[in-house]
Amino acid sequence: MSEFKHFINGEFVDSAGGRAFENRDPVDGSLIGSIHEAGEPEVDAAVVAARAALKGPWGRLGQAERSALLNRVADRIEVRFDDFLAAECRDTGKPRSLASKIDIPRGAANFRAFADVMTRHAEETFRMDTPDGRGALNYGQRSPKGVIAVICPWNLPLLLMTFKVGPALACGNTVVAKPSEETPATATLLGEVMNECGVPPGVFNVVHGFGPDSAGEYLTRHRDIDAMTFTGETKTGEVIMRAASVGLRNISMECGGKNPALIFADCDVDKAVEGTLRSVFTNTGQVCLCTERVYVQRPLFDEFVDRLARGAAKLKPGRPENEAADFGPLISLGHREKVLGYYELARMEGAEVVTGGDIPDMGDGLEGGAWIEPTIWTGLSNDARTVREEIFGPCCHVQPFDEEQEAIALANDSDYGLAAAVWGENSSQTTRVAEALEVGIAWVNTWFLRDLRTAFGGAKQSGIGREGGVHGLEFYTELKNICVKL
Ligand code: NAD
Ligand code: 6OD
Repeated sequence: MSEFKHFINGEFVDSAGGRAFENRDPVDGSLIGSIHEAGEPEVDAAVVAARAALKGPWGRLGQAERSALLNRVADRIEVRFDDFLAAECRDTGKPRSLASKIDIPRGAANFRAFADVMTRHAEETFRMDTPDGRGALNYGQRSPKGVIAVICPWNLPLLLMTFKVGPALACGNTVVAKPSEETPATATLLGEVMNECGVPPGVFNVVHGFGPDSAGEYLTRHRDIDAMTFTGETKTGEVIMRAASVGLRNISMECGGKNPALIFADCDVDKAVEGTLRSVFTNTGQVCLCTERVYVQRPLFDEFVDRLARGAAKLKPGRPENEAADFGPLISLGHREKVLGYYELARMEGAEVVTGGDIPDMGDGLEGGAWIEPTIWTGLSNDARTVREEIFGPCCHVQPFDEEQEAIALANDSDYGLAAAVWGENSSQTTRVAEALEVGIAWVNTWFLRDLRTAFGGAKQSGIGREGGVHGLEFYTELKNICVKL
């Protein structure tokens, strides 16, 4: 049994009174750990430590030194790759084959990428005319925002936390991070790594707990937090925005999605099927970028649905360490209830269940886990709740279209606007379509291909702001214009 403590001012500390909650393995439901739950005193201690660290040795580091330190953190994550991999797979149940290719490498890459952005970044300057003919020079100066609250979900715990902690620290801020109550382990390891690399105490802090009436709420309500960056459900984002409005604190929000894939009849069908299988079922559908709406041009519709269903049937559920397994459980039995609710709703709305729709018969001691079948539906219209609401499970609805404009209209008919994938061989058409989609990220003939210099974020109810590359600087720094009269 593991015990997860808060990481405050460089030390692992208990909750006052030892208040803790259970951590269960999604693979079989067994008890794997106990997580200390932060109350207001622990959250306050973490914020106080983070505030003090701004004025300590961390605050005096130059950009090159800070970036070098973050590169050491990246190196250390790579040295402890197996520890991070084991921790992430234990918390989430995801296949090692997935976490070893995506979650853990990105944990290191996020620190490197933002360290690099900050050493290369040049601020704009403007030389202006003045009546005396001598002119003036304007230049921008960026300073850290201060203490940043980083609030994370459970689906890609290390990847998503480091995607925020990397730029926050690269810009010279300090951080109080709250991992999801479901996934405390890699955030805890990150605390160890910060100490091993000599990151000064208080620069990175972790508090564990839930959202309402717990660590999340206490952190976002804390008046000494300067800005909050959040990844999670849109509804939670709304609550956090209300907390941030007190004191007019800045926010960055990466929220839910109901992402479309648009498959044109002239696509390379093998690649489009393979890509759509990945975009629907990766991480058991628990990636915010996952496709839950698939629109296929009519001449290809039947073949595509058939091949997608055959691909889904080949997915191999199994324990993370099973090398043949490429499909894990959902994060928890609670989340499975939610997803099964949608499986039931789809039937009630009149969907045809092409494959899946139920709980699989796992055996092998896995009966207590949050296993669920990969599921494909057809037959609904864009008005159905199944096609409108984010499910966050291994499922999609496939619907035919005839014309390009119709496909664009269907894809854009959503409250969300995070990501989309377009598959087709006519590059003028795919580019035109990608440009017409109301999303933050559009992929053409690929999915989840990430260049960390690019902007990341969502349109509509999928988020507020952009992070990634230089785009996060708007959020993580305060920009001052200095005008020097010459
Ligand atoms: P969630 O919103 O339930 O929880 C996210 C985090 O917020 C957790 O740490 C939780 O404890 C905390 N939280 C909950 N209520 C809070 C409150 N009142 N105050 C402060 N903190 C609170 O999301 P989840 O279920 O962990 O993750 C799944 C969701 O995240 C999906 O909607 C998914 O689309 C979204 N997501 C979005 C992105 C993106 O980049 N756009 C990435 C990953 C996940
Ligand atoms: O790739 C990223 O940087 C990123 N933030 C991915 C988000 C995935 C959502 O689950």
